[in-house]
Amino acid sequence: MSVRKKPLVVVTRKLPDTIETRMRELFDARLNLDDKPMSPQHLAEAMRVADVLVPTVTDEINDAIINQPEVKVKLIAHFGNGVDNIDVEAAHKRGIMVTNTPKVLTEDTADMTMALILAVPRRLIEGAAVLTEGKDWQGWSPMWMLGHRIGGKRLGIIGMGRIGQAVARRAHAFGLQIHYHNRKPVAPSIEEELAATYWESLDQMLARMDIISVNCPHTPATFHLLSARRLKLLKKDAYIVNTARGEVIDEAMLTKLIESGDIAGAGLDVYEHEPAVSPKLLRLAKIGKVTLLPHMGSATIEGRVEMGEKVMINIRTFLDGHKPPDRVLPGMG
Ligand code: 8YV
Repeated sequence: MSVRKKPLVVVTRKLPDTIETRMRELFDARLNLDDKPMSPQHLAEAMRVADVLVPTVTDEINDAIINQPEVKVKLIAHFGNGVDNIDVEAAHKRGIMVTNTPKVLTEDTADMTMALILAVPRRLIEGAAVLTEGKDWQGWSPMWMLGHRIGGKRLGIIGMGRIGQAVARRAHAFGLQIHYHNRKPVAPSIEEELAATYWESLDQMLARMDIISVNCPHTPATFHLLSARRLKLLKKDAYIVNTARGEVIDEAMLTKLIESGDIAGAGLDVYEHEPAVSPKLLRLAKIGKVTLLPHMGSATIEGRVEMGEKVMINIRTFLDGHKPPDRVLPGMG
């Protein structure tokens, strides 16, 4: 009796052990135990030999890789929410389905956003460094290490999808006034719950906020949404927090405006040229003007396991001839 061959699934990065083990049970899973990012050549080869590719944000699945001759992959089951590293349109045209892992990283990302909203005005990292970097702490003093209160301030959320709303719920509980810009207003019941104010005009909202949080995906329409012109609309004492994608902000101009004192500071988890972080931003971090994190908004073990579960569900339903639950279509961004 012939044994049915398991489909070949290439996983580009190291995933939690429980996920990798289950993947080995279900599929002929080619894992990346060393976690060394795959080169474009290796990614291209994987597209030629695998039935399913499981990439992450660090893999660029571009038109050239998708449209090379003799592609075998039929499903790109992305381990991640944002799909700006994948040319979804090219994949769609080539008959390759793309899925992602929405919902399971919403709350973790919103927690980290809230942490950054607190960190910059309250000088969290600067304060911690006084003790850990051997600076000489002389004890408490009334006028020392003063930051700014966040309660009562206005928070402008750009992108009121799942993550934007989760940030709004937290910020509302911290006493911030919620404002937002989105393609369309959210349901009246949500606006009421959050006491949220909708701004159709991003320009008008930007000019009035104390803190801006970027929570929209990176798409061609949102590239440099916070352009040089728009960044100049911000109040001098405003802060920007970005846990979405670096490309949404003109990072060079943001850096310049913080250096010149035209924007008070920023909390960034993502960068325009990731993993490169500009030396100018690093200098601003040293003097407490910005808090910088290395893209760890969704980095919890619980979240990574749930992402892995979603990837496997998407693969299984696809292989069984059903529509996977987390299909990504061109323009969905
Ligand atoms: C993930 C993210 O860790 O899912 C996203 O969009 O930005 C991250 O939080 C990463 O994408 C995994 O591929």
